[in-house]
Amino acid sequence: LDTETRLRNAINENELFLALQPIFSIDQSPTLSGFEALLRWKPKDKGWVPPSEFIPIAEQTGLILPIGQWVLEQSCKVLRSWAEKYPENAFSVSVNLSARQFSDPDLVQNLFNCIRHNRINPLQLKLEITESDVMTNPEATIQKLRIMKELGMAILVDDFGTGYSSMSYLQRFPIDTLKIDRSFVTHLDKHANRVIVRTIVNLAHSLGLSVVAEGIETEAQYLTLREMGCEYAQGYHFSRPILLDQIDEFIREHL
Ligand code: G
Ligand code: G
Ligand code: MN
Ligand code: NA
Repeated sequence: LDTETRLRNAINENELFLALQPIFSIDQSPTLSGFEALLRWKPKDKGWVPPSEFIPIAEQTGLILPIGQWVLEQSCKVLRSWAEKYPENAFSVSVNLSARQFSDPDLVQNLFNCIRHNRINPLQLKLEITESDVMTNPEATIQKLRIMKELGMAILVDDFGTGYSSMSYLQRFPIDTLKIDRSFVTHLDKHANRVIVRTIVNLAHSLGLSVVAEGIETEAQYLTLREMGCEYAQGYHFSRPILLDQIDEFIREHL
């Protein structure tokens, strides 16, 4: 069978898994704030298939719609279980939305249904969009983002700094947070990248947005970003993505 057919069957065959990568608040000493939901695929007869291989196929074939719905449902289920297990901790889960999902006319209704059905606090469900994905139709994007915000969800701009779009959307789009792209963090030892990151952080704060730095792999990167005023940190230095069946162990160690 080709990849598309096998991916089409992956949901029913229970071959999809949710991994959660921790995100820490670093204003003071790091405290667990939430997680990014990252999809994983393990076909029965093979090893793990990297997302870089199957996400593009899912996007091209439209399979990202049912798969994305599966990610959303899993994420809301997790949030429901945490509301019972950790009532004092409002951990968040950020879900990635690709262009295809964002332009799906059913998206808002699906989000609403999932939140209501699982009785979760919408503040704990966050949505990651990329600038290039949603810039083709800014007016439609603004309208959709407004509804999502009215439902109570936070919007993050993923891979910030890598797109080619105009920055004017920063004041026109109702967004909450910028995620500084990993490429800037990886090469933070370079003066130019430090200038860029400092500028992004200042820009975000001037607009009332918060900042997540992703791809932090070293203590030095973490300390530099904290000193620059970045509020949230994500990366292997803190934790790799964790499969759902091990997440409670991680949370209990970080309460
Ligand atoms: O860690 P990782 O290799 O999982 O992610 C690779 C890429 O796949 C990233 O760009 C990430 O945004 C994307 N990705 C991971 N999970 C999902 C998902 O559930 N939905 C979408 N649309 N993209 C995802
Ligand atoms: O495009 P997006 O930001 O959603 O992609 C997240 C991707 O980054 C995932 O594939 C995740 O596994 C990966 N990732 C998360 N932290 C690190 C890190 O510290 N180093 C590297 N190299 N990749 C990371
Ligand atoms: Mn992301
Ligand atoms: Na990113």
